[in-house]
Amino acid sequence: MKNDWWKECVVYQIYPQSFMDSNGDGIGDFNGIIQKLDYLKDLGVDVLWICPMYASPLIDNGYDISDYYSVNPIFGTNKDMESLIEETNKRNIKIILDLVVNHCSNQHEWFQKAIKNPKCEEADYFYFRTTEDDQEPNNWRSNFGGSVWSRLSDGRWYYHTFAKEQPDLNWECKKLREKIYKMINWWLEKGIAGFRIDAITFIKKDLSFSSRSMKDCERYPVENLTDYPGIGVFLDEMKERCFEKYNCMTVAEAPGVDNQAFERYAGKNGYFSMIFDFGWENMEDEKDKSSIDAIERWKRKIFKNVSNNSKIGWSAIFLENHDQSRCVNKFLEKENINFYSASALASIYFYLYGTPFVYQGQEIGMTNVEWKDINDMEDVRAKRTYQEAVEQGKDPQEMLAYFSELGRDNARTPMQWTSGKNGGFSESDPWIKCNDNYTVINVENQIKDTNSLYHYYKSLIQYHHKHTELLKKGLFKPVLEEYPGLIAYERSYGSQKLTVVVNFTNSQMKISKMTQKCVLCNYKNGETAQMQPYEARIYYRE
Ligand code: TEU
Ligand code: CA
Repeated sequence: MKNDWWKECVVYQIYPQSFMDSNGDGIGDFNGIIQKLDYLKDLGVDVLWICPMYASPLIDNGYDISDYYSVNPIFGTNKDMESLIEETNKRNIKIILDLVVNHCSNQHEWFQKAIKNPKCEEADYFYFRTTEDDQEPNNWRSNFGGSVWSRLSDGRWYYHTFAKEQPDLNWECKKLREKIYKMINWWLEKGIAGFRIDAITFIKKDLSFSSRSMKDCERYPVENLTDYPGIGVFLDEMKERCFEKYNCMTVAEAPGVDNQAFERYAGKNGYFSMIFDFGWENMEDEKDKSSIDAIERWKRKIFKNVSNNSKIGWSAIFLENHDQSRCVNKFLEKENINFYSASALASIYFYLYGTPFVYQGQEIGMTNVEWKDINDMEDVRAKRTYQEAVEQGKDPQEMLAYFSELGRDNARTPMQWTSGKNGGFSESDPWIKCNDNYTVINVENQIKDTNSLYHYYKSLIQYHHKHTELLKKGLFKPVLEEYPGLIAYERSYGSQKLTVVVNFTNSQMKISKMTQKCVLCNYKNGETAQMQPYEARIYYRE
């Protein structure tokens, strides 16, 4: 196997709760994934990233792990998981798992022991502090609202970057690190091909835990304290002790890693094979996303990041994941969402530079939900932040509107397979409600329709596989920059050239004639000088 095999892959992200339910309990499961492996094979993806499927009380949908060695029974047994690995490998598809080691669940036996006995070994696996004045040890705010400190009944405070049910692990403790490495290698021995590594830039703390000054907010956001000096010691060690030995693919969720730090993380000798490029994930600050100005700002952000990162490392490029709203809603006004604009978006990111990730349902253009009630949402972040804000006097309707647009549950509704009951996801009521539009947007319809988004994604993936060398090594260069609203770039390698030209506006646009051959277009005729609204063309020359 090649050293950098992941550079030739297209990854598909599965959120197991919402992918496919095989036994009618309303929750997706391993056998459900197995049932759909042929679908995924046909789509053409090479690697599946499966979001946490470990034992968990599911406060944060599995990102709160209570036992790293067993799977959550809602998904099936450890044996089912093994069949999943086997069936996937049979089809020449690889699996990467989520590695969540910044924190665990408060139900994990380590934390349970640490609560009971402040002197036990496990007490050193977490950050406990006591204070003289009964006040929180500092003013830091957790990612999910409230303080990063919660209190035990014996008066000790413990630290959590996320929910209070997710105590942070103390990476300073060597014994703990050894336990983590052992667990990682255990999974690698089982035949998985690597990991997506959760929130990893939070593992090194400022051990002074001193309060920080802040402007408008009540507490200092801990999300500003990522990539803290000294983190490299832990990350290098983990790489050496685990990842390197297996030549596995590692993709880190690394919030806070800017263009400067990118090389340390995802450069040639970086801690990981790649990190997610969060540099242009959203247009959330834009009032009018379809305005030329907004499009140009987004384009500059993409090009700036890719121009920088492609020279020094490897990225994971994506439009969606389980923490974000659907890409059609993130980048388009509602009235502009259609096949053309969705395929235009896909064309923009797919060949930029790095390994493309497709999130479940993205390939059929699944959309955000119109949430009418905060109680319909399941996400701990939405629920707690909402509550905190309302208690502080914010308008509940405004908060609901915020989460309706940007909430994580938008991506977590059941996969839409058919126009039948519950979108063909489950016989029973799903754990989170379906998006009503499954009657129109679903896999079954799109497989039948050869002009659908599904088929467009399939073609993008095929071209990716056809031009691996070019996409791995080819230079990146923005082109046709004189056309506002046009997003265009080329990748060149030797005499080969692949050019992506996308009119990302909802009006026609005249461009200069291209001399290369158009190999893929979301309209019928990709050769004229006149480009249609949201027309996307991929050109190729040998
Ligand atoms: O997300 C981490 C996360 O929420 C932050 O990186 C966030 O993007 C940043 O702080 C900006 O606010 C991961 C998982 O993807 C998510 O589903 C989990 O809830 C979270 O970790 C905790 O495990
Ligand atoms: Ca099930």
